[in-house]
Amino acid sequence: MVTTVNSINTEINGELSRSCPSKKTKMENKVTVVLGAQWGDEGKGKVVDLLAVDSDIVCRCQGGNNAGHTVVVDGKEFDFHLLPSGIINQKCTSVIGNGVVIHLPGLFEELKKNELKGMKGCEGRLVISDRAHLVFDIHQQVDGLQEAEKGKNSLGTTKKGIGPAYSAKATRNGIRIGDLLGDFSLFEDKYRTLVASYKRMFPALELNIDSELSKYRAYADLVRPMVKDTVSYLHREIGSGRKVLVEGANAAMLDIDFGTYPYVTSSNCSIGGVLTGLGLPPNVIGNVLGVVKAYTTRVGDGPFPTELHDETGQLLQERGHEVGVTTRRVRRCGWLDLVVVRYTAMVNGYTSLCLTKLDILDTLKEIKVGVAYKLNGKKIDYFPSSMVELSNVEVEYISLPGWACSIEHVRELDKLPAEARAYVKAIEDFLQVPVKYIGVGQGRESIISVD
Ligand code: 2SA
Ligand code: GDP
Ligand code: MG
Repeated sequence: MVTTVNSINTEINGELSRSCPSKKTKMENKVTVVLGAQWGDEGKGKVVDLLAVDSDIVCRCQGGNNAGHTVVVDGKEFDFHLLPSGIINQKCTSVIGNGVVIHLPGLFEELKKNELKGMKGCEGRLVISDRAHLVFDIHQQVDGLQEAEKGKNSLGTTKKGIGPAYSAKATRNGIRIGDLLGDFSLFEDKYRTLVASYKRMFPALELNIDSELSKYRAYADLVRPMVKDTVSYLHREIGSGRKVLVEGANAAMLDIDFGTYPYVTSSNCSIGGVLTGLGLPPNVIGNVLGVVKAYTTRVGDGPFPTELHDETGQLLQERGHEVGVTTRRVRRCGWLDLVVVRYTAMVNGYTSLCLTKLDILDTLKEIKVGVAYKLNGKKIDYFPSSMVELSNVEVEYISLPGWACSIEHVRELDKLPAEARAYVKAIEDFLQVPVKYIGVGQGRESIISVD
């Protein structure tokens, strides 16, 4: 057979259409993305659990076990840190993508804990990227030491080693899952080099390298059956029509580029992190669901313009059980800040919203919502990148009447009190994004789907 340029092109195109979802599916099969629209803990876990029912694959794309996602099923509480919350759904495959940083002891502990709670067969339904970076105990120690060094300027990290692991990735000292599964002597060399570089920075670090290495030999065997090239895996699965859901960890205001830097985490928690953290092109993304808590919380340090230091803040904290899922730290609370959500809507392009924890506002007579920032008496039309500016903004509020009754039992929009509907409508009107779900309680069933 004579090979011509045309026949090569035909062959290449044929191969492409077999491996490339955007070609094969003619963009019919879109990926759904769930992202936090504030400073995290909006209730993403619960929404992911809800949407997982119509999904085949649920993916984590960034972050590590700093995240804490809660799902309540039949009164039983599950908390996920590295595992996608969709793992609770027996028919879903869970993917931990290349953008995630993985602490293997934490991962196996989480699997064991959930198994004891009755979640069976998780390991068989878990796929892990060979490109994901490892978080070692030494990263966690360094995280703590760096926070201590910063003193009063500390960030309030979770001390899970997230910053040091992503730093190592960026300086190309990082070690990936694939390294662990390859020639162990090469892994050992890399590990010793990593430890040596940290010891030069922090001579007081204490670590038994040989014992760590022998633990990692065992982890290599445990994790091997779950590891794949998740990029081609996902493309193949999307290409064959499987429904993929992506669960963002942390939230846009903690994004390393767009958040309140340096009071942020070390990954892109906005839409960009979905693409780079899974190897997906933008044209496969369909719905982007922004999860917005009906008020605002933040855990860790950094400016928070609508923060309440009074009894209303305390009421939100107590009624909302606002305590960190990973560190048990009390979360700071304040009014809903729509300046924040409008900014993250711009970055993430939400196609719809899920408004969570509306029930927590049940007892309030008056509810305030931040709608503009002023600096030196003048309204500003951008979100400040400077933390000095953000700390000095004056928030302009609108005030809405509360509904002063319980909405926990409500399952239809038109059964909500008029004041609660007006609150939802004010949010939609301001953001020009429809609210598709409204959370009215902790349980899986406590949600209103808006048609
Ligand atoms: P890190 O540990 O380097 O990512 O911390 C940097 C900042 O990011 C914040 N951060 C979080 N904020 C909200 N929720 C998170 N997950 C846990 C939860 C937090 C917890 O679900 O409650 O238990 O404390 C999370 N993870 C990181 C962190 O507070 C720093 O401000
Ligand atoms: P995530 O990090 O965004 O997944 O959220 P977290 O799990 O850290 O925190 C959200 C908390 O709010 C959890 O305890 C959830 O069970 C709870 N929650 C989620 N949605 C609702 C809701 O609509 N009402 C109430 N009362 N609690 C909710
Ligand atoms: Mg959380």
